[in-house]
Amino acid sequence: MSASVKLTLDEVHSLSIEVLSHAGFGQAHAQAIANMLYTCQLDDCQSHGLFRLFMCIETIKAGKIDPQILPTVHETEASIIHADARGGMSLLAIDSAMPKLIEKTRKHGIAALAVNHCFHFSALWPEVERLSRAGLAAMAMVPSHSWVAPAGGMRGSLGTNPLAFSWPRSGQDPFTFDFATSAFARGEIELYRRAGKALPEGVAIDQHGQPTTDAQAALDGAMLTFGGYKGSALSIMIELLAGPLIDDMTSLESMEFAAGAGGAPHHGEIILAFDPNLFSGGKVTENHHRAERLFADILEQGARLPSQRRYAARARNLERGYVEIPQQLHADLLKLTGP
Ligand code: NDP
Ligand code: PYC
Repeated sequence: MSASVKLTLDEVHSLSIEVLSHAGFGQAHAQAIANMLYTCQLDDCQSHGLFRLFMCIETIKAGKIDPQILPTVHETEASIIHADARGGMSLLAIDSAMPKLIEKTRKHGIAALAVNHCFHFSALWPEVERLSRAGLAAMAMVPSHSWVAPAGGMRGSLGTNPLAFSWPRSGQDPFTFDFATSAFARGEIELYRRAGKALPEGVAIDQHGQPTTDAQAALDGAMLTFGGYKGSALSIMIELLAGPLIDDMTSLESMEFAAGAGGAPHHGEIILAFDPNLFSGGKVTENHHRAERLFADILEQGARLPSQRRYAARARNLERGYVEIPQQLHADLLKLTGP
């Protein structure tokens, strides 16, 4: 890391609250967002930690969000819960619906949370990890803005569309992964631009459809999916499941809705949860051993599990009581606390 600043864990939270409150977010939203930023920064997830305060502020400035509005949660007879953010940020809506999602999953074995009409800027792993800490397996997906070209295409049709999955492990941190289906998350490209660093090959094309390693040209052109046509198909699946399936916008529609205004994309999110107890007919322990055998086989080869880096960062940062962020980021964030 270039020149960095140490922030205590309390400072991560309080700086977030200060910036968010100053910008006009209501208290409940500021708390929900600050908790998410704290959770990500604690695990050294730089692209979706404190850095995301800029996107939150831009979202207010774009003038389409209601930063005070409270979400509603509606339970159906089926195993679907609807959380309507009503044009606010997603996180308070999700927090409000999580206990019902857990309850319904334990009752039916499988349940889904459809989050609608939300502005969305955050990482998904905290949501699925939380469900696994309640003993459930879980998946989450969201579209974003149509920045990403489909395999073989030349312009953005798809979002950066992250897919997160988590599996509960007894006595250990859950097996969790969460990644954009674009080769790089947009936040990551923004960090490269801020640092003046060249992107690796294969991440983006410029406005003329030519491969580029220039971060600004990538932001102005189109991003690429990971894994060619395979990542492209997964990304389309996410558009469908977290868009038309739940009566909400695709990334194309979200981009049109923004109409050039900055800030977080506006769309829906789907979270699916599975109860290993009901699926396995009560044979959780036996099947837990199966999963553990698989993890052990992977680790024995010298490979690592997704989230191992995050959990190690969390343990280290909790023990030392602080995180490190780039000095420039800190200076830019402090400017958001004043008039
Ligand atoms: P990364 O490429 O940084 O990491 C993806 C995942 O792969 C993590 O779970 C990571 O674990 C794991 N991983 C990385 N390297 C290895 C390895 N060598 N072996 C095994 N596992 C590995 O993710 P992205 O940059 O694509 O996404 C970053 C974040 O951006 C995500 O949290 C995502 O939700 C968010 N995002 C949000 C969007 C939105 O619209 N809200 C849109 C796009 C992205 P570990 O963390 O331990 O390294
Ligand atoms: O990093 O691609 C991204 C992103 C989009 C919206 C929030 N994060």
